[in-house]
Amino acid sequence: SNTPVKVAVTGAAGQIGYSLLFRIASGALLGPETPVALQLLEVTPALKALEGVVMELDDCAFPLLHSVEIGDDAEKMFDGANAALLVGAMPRKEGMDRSDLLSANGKIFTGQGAALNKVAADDIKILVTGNPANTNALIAKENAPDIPAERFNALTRLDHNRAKAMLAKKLEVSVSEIKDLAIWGNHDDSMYPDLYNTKVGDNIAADLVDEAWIKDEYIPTVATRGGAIIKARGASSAASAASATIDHMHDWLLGSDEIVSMSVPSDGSYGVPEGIISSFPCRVKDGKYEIVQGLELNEFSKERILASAKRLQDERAAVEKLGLI
Ligand code: NAX
Repeated sequence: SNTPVKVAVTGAAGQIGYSLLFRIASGALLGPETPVALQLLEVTPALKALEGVVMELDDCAFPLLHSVEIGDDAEKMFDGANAALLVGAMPRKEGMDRSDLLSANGKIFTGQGAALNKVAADDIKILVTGNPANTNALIAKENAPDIPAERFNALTRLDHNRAKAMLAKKLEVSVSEIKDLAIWGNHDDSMYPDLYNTKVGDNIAADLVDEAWIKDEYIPTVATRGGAIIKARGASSAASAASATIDHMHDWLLGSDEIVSMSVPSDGSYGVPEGIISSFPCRVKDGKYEIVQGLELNEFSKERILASAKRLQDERAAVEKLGLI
């Protein structure tokens, strides 16, 4: 249809925004036929820089870019939004501990959750990229009682893409030969990529590599990739994070033939407790995802998944204590 889809993006003047907006406007999010109206939220001091980004968006003459609005008022920028990409968050600063970070970000996501609740479109889908992504998504969800819980997701697709690329490199195969890989748990160093259910052609990935490699090399390398990028680039991952954000929302809106990793509100599947937003293998079709059921998990996988879920339960307890949910 020719009706533009309204896509709200927060943190639009940041690093990830600088990559994300151009790909959305070029059609990577909604496909080559659907026009997009961008509604960009920033903090007041960043609006000037954001104006510059909008000038560059104009200069691309993207045929699918219907309009761009910018502002510092969440209720205006989320008005009628069909999709919201919540990228803007407070980065951890020198001397800040985890609880300071949760509290600084908590204030952002309580307000944005409430604003979405008030003004977003009925079909709103919300994806949180800003860290700590899973718990920020939980805070937004808890502050938006009228929006169905399953509309709040957090990004673990970057971990998924990293895990896939690293396995492909190890096995010297194309990424397209790797199927059914999934990240479980939290987007932090406890997240678990399960190779025991991952397929490479007709084989199970775990059968093609040493167990010691999985445990001592693969999992830690995937989990610490963000830090490795900072070391090499002098700045945190941005283009790859934007690409993963597009992948997740694209598949959620338009479906995917493959199993993908999505952080979604737990329904208790596989013993992951309810009340947290955790990464699961999901199938997506017709704008809806389902957690893949019936997978066999070995003892090692179960242990790792529950350990990561425990981190999320601890974060939940911390934000409860702070009165954010
Ligand atoms: P930047 O610091 O470059 O940009 C963040 C932007 O958010 C800034 O322009 C800031 O003004 C804005 N902002 C802050 N508070 C806001 C508010 N209340 N409303 C609207 N905008 C607000 O960070 P960038 O590198 O773009 O990363 C953004 C977030 O993504 C960070 O929290 C980062 O930790 C997180 N990441 C998450 C990843 C994931 O896989 N889930 C990976 C990449 C990235 O590290």
